[in-house]
Amino acid sequence: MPDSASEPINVAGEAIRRYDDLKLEVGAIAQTAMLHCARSKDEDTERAFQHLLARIAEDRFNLAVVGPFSRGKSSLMNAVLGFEGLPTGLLPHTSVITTVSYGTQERVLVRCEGWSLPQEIRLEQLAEYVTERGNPGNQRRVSMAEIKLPAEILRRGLHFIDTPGVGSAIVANTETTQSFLPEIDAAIFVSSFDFAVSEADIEFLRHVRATVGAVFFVLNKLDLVSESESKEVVRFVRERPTVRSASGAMPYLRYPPNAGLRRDYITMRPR
Ligand SMILES: Nc1nc2c(ncn2[C@@H]2O[C@H](COP(=O)(O)OP(=O)(O)OP(=O)(O)O)[C@@H](O)[C@H]2O)c(=O)[nH]1
Ligand SMILES: [Mg+2]
Repeated sequence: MPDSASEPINVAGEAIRRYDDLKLEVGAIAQTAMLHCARSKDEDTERAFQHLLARIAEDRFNLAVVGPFSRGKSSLMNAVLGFEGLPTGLLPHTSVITTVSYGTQERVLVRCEGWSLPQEIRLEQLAEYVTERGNPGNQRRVSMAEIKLPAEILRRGLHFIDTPGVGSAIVANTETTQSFLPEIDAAIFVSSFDFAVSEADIEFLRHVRATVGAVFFVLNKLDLVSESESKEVVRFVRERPTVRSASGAMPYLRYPPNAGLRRDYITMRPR
């Protein structure tokens, strides 16, 4: 709950070792299953296992931030990364899947339909490619943007991914995010204290739950409501069965206005 911050997320040590062990185990199972499919000439399933093995070999974990438009997904990512690079704005803003992953120096690459190679741009130009304002209706036909950052949190193969908000008047944004869901390993579903959740949000969350292995629910913009209002919103949100079942743990975000997000503002509370 927002008023009972517990332990900060521990991203090191035991959890990572366990993750590595599980990855090896899943890889071995997938390898066996793939050989079995090859013997029984089940080509579609064999391809699916090939895809899974390639992803394991890539050592990549896709953690995507998803949810209704303008609730603060891009702002949340900037705060976690200690960076101001992802464009944010009041109107439906992000329009292109934007991946942030490890690189020894800051670089920004954009991929457009029909190009065989990505193009490098400056970070200040990113909004011209990935936002509705800078690239209306995606007239530049950008398929993906990639930011490389020398951030410690990304070192172990984490791909932290910003997605276009769903449910706005810009239907293409909803479609872009919907079609990206199968690529996501875990999702952070962001809503905000000033909106809580609508029926449409719940429906989208249900869809995310059905496609993505682990989903965490975050309420953003705590600064916009009083303490008593925040408690009411949390109670209301928790009463929604789809939200309650979002995952075994429910993180809440404290994001004080005009202040950077500190690691200990992200709290995990097992349920
Ligand atoms: N007061 C307050 N405003 C916030 C907070 N987080 C984000 N905002 C503002 O909310 C607006 C939307 O933020 P974005 O981060 O662009 O939201 P988004 O979810 O990425 O939006 P889309 O890309 O359109 O889906 C911006 O004006 C932000 O400055 C917060 O914690 N408190
Ligand atoms: Mg955004």
